[in-house]
Amino acid sequence: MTDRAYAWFEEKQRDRGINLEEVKGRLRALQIETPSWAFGDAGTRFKVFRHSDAPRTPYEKIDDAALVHRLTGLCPSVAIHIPWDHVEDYSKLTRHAESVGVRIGAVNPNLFQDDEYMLGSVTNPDAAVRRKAITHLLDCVDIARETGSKDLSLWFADGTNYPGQGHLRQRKAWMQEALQEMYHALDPSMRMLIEYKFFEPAFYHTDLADWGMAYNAAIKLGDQAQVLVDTGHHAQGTNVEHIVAYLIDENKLGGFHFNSRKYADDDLIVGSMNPYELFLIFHEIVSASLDGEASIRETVDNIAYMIDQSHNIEPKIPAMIRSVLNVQTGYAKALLVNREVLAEAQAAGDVLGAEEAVRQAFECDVSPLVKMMREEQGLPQDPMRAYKERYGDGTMYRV
Ligand code: PSV
Ligand code: MN
Repeated sequence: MTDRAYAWFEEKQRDRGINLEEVKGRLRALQIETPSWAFGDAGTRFKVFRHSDAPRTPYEKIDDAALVHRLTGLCPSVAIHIPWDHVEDYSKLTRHAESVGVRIGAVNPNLFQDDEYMLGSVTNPDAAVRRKAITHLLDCVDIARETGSKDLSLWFADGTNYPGQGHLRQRKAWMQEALQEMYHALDPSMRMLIEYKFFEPAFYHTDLADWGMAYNAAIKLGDQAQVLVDTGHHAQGTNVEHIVAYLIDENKLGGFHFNSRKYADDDLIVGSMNPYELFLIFHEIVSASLDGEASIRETVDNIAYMIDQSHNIEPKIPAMIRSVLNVQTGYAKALLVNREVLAEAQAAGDVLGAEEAVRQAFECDVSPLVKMMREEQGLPQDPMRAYKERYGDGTMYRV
């Protein structure tokens, strides 16, 4: 059945002028990092619903991430958040990850949990708190060294709630000083990925509120600093794919935190709200990798695709599998855009033809392709079903 579906798909894509071997090669190279924190219990400020199978330790979170990788073949690394994932011995955690078939990916310093950070971390008016925050950033560089991680992923909850609460330019300077001190501590092989967010937990201003601020900070630091785009961290209606294209063109796009938003930073399953946006993001990435100059292609090759989700009511592991599969689907569709047809339409000013060339790829059903690829890689054809058959509704996984 799959074979027939695949044969039909293959014929259709050949007719559309698509080189499927190239598409498959690119899809095989896709790697998506899962976040340790998405496997633990989470909720809203109203309620955290407890799951009986929630991981109890960083080791168990890595086990969950490894299971997602075994079922999808797409997630060979897992991001950690410190101190949420603090362990006495990071080389032991690293070996544990290897023993279950994954590796530790980005290290995320957590500068928003401690009471001292109420008025900010690296932009706190108290110099002692700022020093504590910077020390934590430097500790995380050491942890990255121990775990063999290349990326330090930085998000600051720093901001203010009321006009006049903080000296905005002074805070900008403190932010840059902290980033600078951390930047100097990086090994040459390491990167700093700077994430922005326009609100929450602060409601009046956020010290790194948008991509422009993160970009500016990264430019001043140097080549090892890039911007991280969390898809949930934009105002309604923002053209995220344009930001992506712009940052790639400046060699400053370092990675993503994929998730979906409906109203705010809802951290929903990737592709559950606006799969077209996800597709268009990949469309810009593929476009840059095909017609960009060498440095741009290198930037694209080094994009860290990471998930950042916080599931409230859904079982975590299947929710993560769904997200990862949706990313793969979005990418696969973007690879099916006929670039020649699109370029001709753009050059001719054919608005509808250009829009059609892009949308047509989005409308292709890529399930025969990804199923066939899974079969070729010895993976379950339907990872969601494989999980369900083995673990039921996802609440009995660990017991
Ligand atoms: C903040 O909303 C964020 O997107 C940052 O990436 C954090 O590290 C993560 O969520 C977990 O709180
Ligand atoms: Mn994020």
